[in-house]
This record gives sequence, structure tokens and C-alpha cells, in this order.
Amino acid sequence: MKIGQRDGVEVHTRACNLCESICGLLIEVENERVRSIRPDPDDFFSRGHICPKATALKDVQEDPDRIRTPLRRVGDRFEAISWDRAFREIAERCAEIVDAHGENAVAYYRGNPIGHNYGLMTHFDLLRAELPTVNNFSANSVDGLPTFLTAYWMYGHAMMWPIPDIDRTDHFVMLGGNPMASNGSAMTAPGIRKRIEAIRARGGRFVLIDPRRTESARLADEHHFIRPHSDAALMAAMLHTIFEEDLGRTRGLEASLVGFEDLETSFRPFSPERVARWTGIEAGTIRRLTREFAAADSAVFYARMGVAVQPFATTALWLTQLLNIVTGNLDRPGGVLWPTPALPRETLLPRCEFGDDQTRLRKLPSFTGELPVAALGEEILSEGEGAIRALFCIAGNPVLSTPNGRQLDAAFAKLDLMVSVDLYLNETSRHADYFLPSPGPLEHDNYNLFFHMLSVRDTVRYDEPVLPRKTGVLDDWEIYAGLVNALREVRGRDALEIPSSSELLDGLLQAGPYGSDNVDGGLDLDRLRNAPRGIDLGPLKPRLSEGLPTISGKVECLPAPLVADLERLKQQLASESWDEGLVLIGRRELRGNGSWMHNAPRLNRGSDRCVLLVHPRDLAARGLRDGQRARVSSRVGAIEVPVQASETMMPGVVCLPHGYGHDRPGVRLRVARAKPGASYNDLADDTQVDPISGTAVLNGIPVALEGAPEHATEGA
Ligand SMILES: Nc1nc2c(c(=O)[nH]1)N[C@H]1C(S)=C(S)[C@@H](COP(=O)(O)OP(=O)(O)OC[C@H]3O[C@@H](n4cnc5c(=O)[nH]c(N)nc54)[C@H](O)[C@@H]3O)O[C@H]1N2
Ligand SMILES: Nc1nc2c(c(=O)[nH]1)N[C@H]1C(S)=C(S)[C@@H](COP(=O)(O)OP(=O)(O)OC[C@H]3O[C@@H](n4cnc5c(=O)[nH]c(N)nc54)[C@H](O)[C@@H]3O)O[C@H]1N2
Ligand code: SF4
Ligand SMILES: [Mo]
Repeated sequence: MKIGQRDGVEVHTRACNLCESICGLLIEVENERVRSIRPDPDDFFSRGHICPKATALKDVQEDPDRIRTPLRRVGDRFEAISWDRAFREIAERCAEIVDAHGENAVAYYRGNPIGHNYGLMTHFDLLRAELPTVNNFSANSVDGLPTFLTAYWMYGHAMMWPIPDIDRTDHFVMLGGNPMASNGSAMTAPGIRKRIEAIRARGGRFVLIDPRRTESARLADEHHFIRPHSDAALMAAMLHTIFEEDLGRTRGLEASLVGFEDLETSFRPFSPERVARWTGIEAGTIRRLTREFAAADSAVFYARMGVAVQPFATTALWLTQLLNIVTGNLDRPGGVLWPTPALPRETLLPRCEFGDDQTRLRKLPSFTGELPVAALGEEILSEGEGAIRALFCIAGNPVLSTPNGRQLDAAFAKLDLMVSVDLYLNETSRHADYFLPSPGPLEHDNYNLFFHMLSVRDTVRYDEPVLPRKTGVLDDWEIYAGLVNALREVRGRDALEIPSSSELLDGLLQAGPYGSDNVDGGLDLDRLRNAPRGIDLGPLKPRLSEGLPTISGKVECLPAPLVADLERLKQQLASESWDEGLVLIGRRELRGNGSWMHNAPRLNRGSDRCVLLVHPRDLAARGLRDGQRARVSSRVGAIEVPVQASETMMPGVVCLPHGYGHDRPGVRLRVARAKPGASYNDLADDTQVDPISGTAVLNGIPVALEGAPEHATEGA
């Protein structure tokens, strides 16, 4: 929102929408160009915090490589075409494909920025209504799916995930999160470093459990290595200890729980002594950690990405909830609580069912109207009825972000029609037949539909565009609207009058719990337009007494598929097959954002960051030297990267960031290509999923490591 102007320089407030933190920015604009981007010291939520990515918004806005006009493929080149022509030709080709091969020949993949940019989200269902298909994929199945499925089974809706009350807790146990790089996830908490430091400053504890001693370990009272994939076993052992040592206290929760009495027996087989070898954490330590967690006045048990993309993901996420429940920390200040968002949760996920559809070949289950993306490649490559022939890829880069990227390269090359809605011609969109450019990051308005619902305080905020839209630039919702009406036209249907994203938002705000339909002087878009830094609706409040959207209205402690999965966990514990060879895990970097910000010059300075961290013992065992190029191979592929000796790694575990591999032909990212790196997901195996949810396994991948052959070249 413009809050001032002096000497031709405008000052705008805006929330950064690059990650979940929603930090407040002050942006100076002169002659329709960004002059500076700074932290907003008066932002009530982020209190002057930003990270280096925020200033790189200027780089993205001004990037000469960013695509600004619709493109059409001609052979192996692209040519500019008009929007109308692009919409019409896409609609005609879709109609041909659907007529010849049926609805399910069309597929969608939607990437991470969908969750951060509401224009990409508000109108998707209109497109899908016009071009329906079961083949709807997204980045959710390489990320949050196990979390949302657990929320649905236990609490009745995918978006009912309880959020850590980080600002009031006395004890925080974190598994598989690295907030010092990611700025925090599934808890919107801008300036999270200070919030974690404050836990310790008020006498609390922060405990981190991760196969790498990460940047976040520096903030922790203690850090423990854990063998990848064994988190569910650790949590089961903690539950075992709570029951065996009678450490539990439900603090009045019991009346709201279904299945609580039967919990204890489920965890009897998982003593700390039994899981110690698999987890790599001594039984005595597990018992002590459990006692301290249970004894804390208030406590949070939290698990994120590292736990979400592994074979026991959903089961582990369920156990995090049980740990919070049996210690009385659910729905309690200082524990985990549900936000009361300004928009109804159903806004985001009206269809909240599990298993209504399945992928055609592997029968992976649907959830919230989506199928697991680990199956996308095979569903395109396999012949026969029901194969995918057309793909809309919207704000996603699955070639670098989802498993078996080389398979996806081959699959996308084979499609009859591929439409990309993106900012860049990257590893995925280079396969497009039509490229439809989104507006630059500061040229559109925004409301963070998703992360106000996963925030550590209830907040709302609407931002106007900072820069005027240039002629020929369409808003994201207008791109959807153009496609929808072109599809209707080829079918001989009347055009729809389609409201803008902000008009839809206005209606949703008014209908929400703080809205002007329900509260005198309540929220609507006008009120947000007059609140240039948004509105603080206060700390999270207990709300279990209002009932839950489960059938019982209570917390379902024992979802049947998850209870049954403890058997698989027991078998894995007994098999000891986890004890073999090296496994690969990932890492995020503060100066990166998924696969797509390596083209920002100010983020891409310095030495190559796509290096494999290896414990010195593991290097020596293979006769490798620090700094040498090495070949890393898995069941599905091989890449070459430099190795770096690092005591921060758990022996037996190696670590590489994902989102690199920019040297594929046709990628128009000149800055990124200067340091292309290699793609982690060329190693991730598309056949490996969490069998409960179908979420891809991206960490703990078995790999072999050897010196790279001289003069080796990486495949195209
Ligand atoms: N090995 C491994 N793989 C992972 C992960 C991991 O930890 N390890 N993390 C996973 C996670 S958590 C996620 S969320 C996924 C992300 O998976 P994706 O979303 O598929 O990948 P991103 O790299 O985030 O790519 C985002 C794309 O959106 C484009 N984009 C950015 N802003 C806009 C916009 O405003 N409009 C449009 N139209 N396009 C835009 C970018 O150019 C880029 O092409 O990756 C997953 N992949
Ligand atoms: N700078 C930056 N910020 C980002 C992003 C980015 O790309 N760059 N991406 C955004 C997105 S899309 C997301 S989803 C969030 C994710 O944010 P986080 O959930 O904090 O995820 P990561 O930073 O990937 O940290 C995952 C941690 O899990 C550990 N790990 C790996 N395998 C295991 C395991 O088996 N068990 C345990 N206990 N730990 C394991 C890894 O070592 C790593 O430290 O970050 C967001 N923020
Ligand atoms: S932490 Fe960085 S990327 Fe995330 S919202 Fe804040 S400034 Fe933007
Ligand atoms: Mo993510």
C-alpha cells in the first residue's frame, strides 16, 4: 500500500510472499522502478525482520530473462504471440485431445508459489470445472500432504493443523525443520530466530533432532543426530516411555478425545532400548528427552519437511500429535493451537476426502482432489487408455522439484500439449508448447490465502500492487479467465462474467468469522485497504470446546490406517535393513527458494553451493578428498558434484541442496546457468513413497559415492 511520497519517491508497504513468513517490507519506487527494498520496522508481525531474498524481488521484477509475453513453440524455438491467440489455440488443442482421448488425458501440476500468490489460486477451480480431470497434481505431495492428511483424520479438515505457540511455549522439540534456512514452516512466524531465542531467554528449552547439525542447531540447547526415516520409531518410543513411566497428563482434554484409552497398548512394542540402534539415539537419552518434554509447563512437539518426505511420514506426523495430546499440550497456550482464520478453511479445500480417486497404474490415493505427483511421469510415459497427453504446469518446476527428474524430462517431451504459466523458461517450462507469463512479483495485488491459516498469530493483510502493470501484462486470475472463456467458446458456450481475485476475497472476508456479515464494523476489503500493514487479530486461542469437524466432533486419536501402519514400523525395526550403506538427505539455503531464484544476481554471488556434505570418515572410506568431484548414484540416476568434508553430518548420511541442475538445454536463466550445479531429484526415486499418503520419499535415498571419472560429462 502506498503510505507516502516525497520528491517523486513513493513509499509502499508490502508483505514479502516468497516464503511462509510474510515479512513486512518498505519499498521505495521512483519513476515506476524499485529504488530500494527494506525491512519495515513498524510491521507488528515481523518487527523489522527480512532475509536476503526480499531484496532480490527487485532482481526478479527487473530480470531480463523473465518472460513478459505469451510464447508459442515453433520447432525448438519460441515465438511471441498475442494472449487471445494463445488462449484460442490452447482451447482448440485441449478440445481435440479431450474428444479423442477423454477428460483424464489432461493433467495439472501446480507448484509452491500457488500457496503464496492468491491470483494463482482463486480461479483454478473455474479452469478445472471447464477442463475436468482426475489427474490433478501439485507440490503438496512432495511436501505437506502427510501433515494435511493427519489433520483431516484426527481433526476433521486438512487445514485443521494445530500450530506451535512459539511465543509462549517453554519447551520446543523440533524434528526435520531448519528454520535458520527456511524461516520456519507450517508456522508462519516472521523473524523466527528471535522467537526461538526468546524461548531460551525465558528459561525454556529448544531441542533439535536432525541427521545434520544444521544452522538451527546453533540456537538449540541440544542437538541429536537421527538416522533418516526413523523418526516414527523415536516418537513411538517416547509414547512408550510416557505410558510406562506414567508421565502423561491430559489436563482436561480427555472429554474431547476418542480412542485415548486404547493408545497405550499400541506403543508397547517400541521401547527406547529397541529403537536406539535404528534411530542412533541412546535409550537413556530418549527417556530423558521424554521426561523433560512431559514435565515442561507447556511444550510443542513439531516435525516438518525432513519427516514429511519419508516412508513413515504420515504415521510420524500422527505421532507428533499424540505426543502433544498425551502431555496435555493440544489446544493450550504454549502448546499447539488452531488458528481462527479470517477466511473459512473451506475456501482453500472444499473437497476434503481421501481415496475417492487413484492413479491409474500404481493406485496411489487422492486427497483433497489431488493425486500424488510421484506418479506423474509414469502416467504420461505409459501407453494405453487413460495416459496423460496434455499438461498445464502452473508455477511449478517438477523437473527439479519432484522425484526422477530425468524421467519427467522424457515424459514432458512426449506430451501432445504442454502449457506453462510461469515467470521463466526453466528446466520444466522449456518443454512447453505455450508459455503464459505471470505478472512480475510486484505488479499484482495479494492476500496470503494459505499462510494466515497456518500462522502463530491470527492475522490478515491485503497488499495492492507496488508497480503499475505494463501494457500486455495480465493478472494471474485474468490468465485463468482467458483460458476458461476460450474453452467455453470452442464448445459453443456463452462466456462467463468472471469476478477478479480481490472481488472474491472481499466476499470471503465478509462471510468469515470476523467479517462484516457477522460482526459490526467487521472485516471487508475496504478495511484491509485502510490497514497498510494488515491487522493483528491476536494470539491463538483454545477452541476445542467449540467441537471439531470430525464425525464425532472430537479428536480422533486412532485413525485406523495409521494404527495399522505401526505393524510396518515394527517390521522395519526388526528387519535392520536400515543399517546398510550411505543415504542422501537435502538442505535448503537461505539464499535460495526452491529451484527458481538462482537467477537473482544478488543471491547467486560467491562460491558454488551445490556441494555434497560428507562426514570425513565416509570420505576416507571411499578414498575421496575434500573438494574433489564425485559421482553420486541411486537406483534411478547419477550426478556429479564436488564433495565437502563436514563434521556436521551424521556418519552414513550425505547432504545436497535440491533445485539445481540448470544446465539442461533450452533453459533461459543466464545467471543460474553460470553455476548450474546438479539436480538432487535426478537421484530421488519415483517408486518410493509413503504408502499411506503417496507422498514422495525425498530424503534418506540410498546412494553410492565414488570419485568422478576424468572428463565425465553430465547427460542432457
Ligand atoms: N529433493 C527435494 N525436493 C524437493 C524438496 C526438498 O526438500 N527436497 N522440497 C519440496 C517442496 S517443500 C516443495 S514446496 C516443492 C516445490 O516444487 P515446485 O513448486 O514445483 O518448485 P519450485 O522450485 O518452487 O518452482 C516454482 C516455480 O514457480 C515459478 N514462479 C515463481 N513465482 C511465480 C508467480 O508468481 N507466478 C507463476 N506463474 N510462476 C511463478 C518459478 O519460476 C518456478 O518455475 O519442491 C519439493 N522438492
Ligand atoms: N531459504 C529458503 N526458505 C524456504 C524454502 C527455500 O527453498 N529456501 N522453501 C520453503 C518451503 S517450500 C518449505 S516447505 C519450507 C520447509 O522448511 P523446513 O521444514 O524447515 O525444511 P528444511 O529447511 O528443508 O529442513 C528439513 C530438515 O530435515 C532434515 N532431515 C532430512 N531427513 C530427515 C529425517 O529423516 N529425519 C529428521 N528428523 N530430519 C531429517 C534435514 O537435514 C533438514 O535440516 O521452507 C520454506 N522456506
Ligand atoms: S523470510 Fe525472507 S523470503 Fe521469507 S517472507 Fe521474510 S523476507 Fe520474504
Ligand atoms: Mo514446500
